[in-house]
Amino acid sequence: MNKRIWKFCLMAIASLLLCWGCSTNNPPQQATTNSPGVVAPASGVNTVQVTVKEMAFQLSKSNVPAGDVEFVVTNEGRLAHEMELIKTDLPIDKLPLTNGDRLDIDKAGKKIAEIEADELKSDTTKTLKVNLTPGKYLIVCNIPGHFQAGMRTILTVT
Ligand SMILES: [Cu+2]
Repeated sequence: MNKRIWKFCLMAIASLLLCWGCSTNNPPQQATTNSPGVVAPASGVNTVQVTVKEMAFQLSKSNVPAGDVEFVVTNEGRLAHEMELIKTDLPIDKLPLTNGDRLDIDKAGKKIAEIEADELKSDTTKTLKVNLTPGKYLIVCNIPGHFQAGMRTILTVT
């Protein structure tokens, strides 16, 4: 009987310790993801963290106010990728393609800036600063096939 109670107590203590482990581990991670957003307004520049993977772009935010925007672009993929920034009025599923398996940038809208693939190899971070007016901006990788594979997203500037 005593042994059973001991076992129960030990298990209860163990699960309590596990819970404490969870709750003490989580807050620092949230703090690091929040900190760029906290720092940005003071300097007047809005920072958008862009994570590049096979085959996607992940933005830390999908809306920014007009003005100076700083893209901090990290390629977490294994391949080199590029990032084209294009102002467009077209919906993402109506974008024109070329015969060469790429987005037809000239027909899609107006190219604003780019980071080329040789500057954005695997495990590289590159910063791009631009001044953006209100509108819809397409972020794509235009290496043949990558746009169709999912490397496209929209940033809205208001
Ligand atoms: Cu790519």
